[in-house]
Amino acid sequence: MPACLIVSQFSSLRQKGIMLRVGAVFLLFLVVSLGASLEPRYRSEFTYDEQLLEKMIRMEAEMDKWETRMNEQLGQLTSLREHIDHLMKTEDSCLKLIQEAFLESRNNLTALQSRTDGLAQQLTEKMKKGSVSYYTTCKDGWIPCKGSCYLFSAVGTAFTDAEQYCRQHENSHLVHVDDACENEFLKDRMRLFKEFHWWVGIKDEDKEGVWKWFDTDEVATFTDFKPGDGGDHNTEDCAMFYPIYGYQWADCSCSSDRGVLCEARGHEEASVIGC
Ligand SMILES: [Ca+2]
Ligand SMILES: [Ca+2]
Ligand SMILES: [Ca+2]
Repeated sequence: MPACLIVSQFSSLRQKGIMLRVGAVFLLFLVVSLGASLEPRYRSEFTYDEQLLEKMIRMEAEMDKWETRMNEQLGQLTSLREHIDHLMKTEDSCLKLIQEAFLESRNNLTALQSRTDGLAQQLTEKMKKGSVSYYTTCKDGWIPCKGSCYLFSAVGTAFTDAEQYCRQHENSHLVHVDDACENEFLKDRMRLFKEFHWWVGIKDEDKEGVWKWFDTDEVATFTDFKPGDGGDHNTEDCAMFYPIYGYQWADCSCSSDRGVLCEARGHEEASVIGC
């Protein structure tokens, strides 16, 4: 190869190398320029994505918390429902027991009513045949007679104090003589004691000669005044059993000291002879 040709080729290669270097520098410049102009946008998008991701993570955590809380509430509701079901079953059982007890009581009551009706019928029949007797029971110290109990206290005291004494004993009252039978019974009892004057629970302080029972304030339909007493004696508004007149009654001053004779309602029972 001639020397001029070799020099020509060498020169051509050198030009190509220079061209390549210039192209590379231009390309680098272009890349750098483009990179410089795009970098803030990429950074902004990256920051935005990062914030969004953090937000989503926080929301997911919140949702996890809510889900946990919802599950707890659901569990409590389920327990409550089971408890209510249990209570309803228990209440049903209780109601059933009460209903059974009520029915049993009603049946017992019906049976008792039938038995009572039967006994009442028997008693009525026995009474018609005269085979029933009644007796009265009283507390110790009291004397029974036909539904009443009597207490004799031979300590002389005024009428008002005597009535107070009776009220303090079995909530009784000074004797209320209903009829001649009761009157004779009391007189017979008085004759067993030493002679004494006993109060009768009767007064005529509102109107002379109109005697009213002190316990009921009713006008007396039965009295047993001795001749000359029980009339218009305005200083004698109370009455007593008077021993020298066979325990007939006499009016006297209410402030006199007389024995206390109390009457209380007794416990009366029937006895059917032959049963
Ligand atoms: Ca009486
Ligand atoms: Ca009088
Ligand atoms: Ca008198």
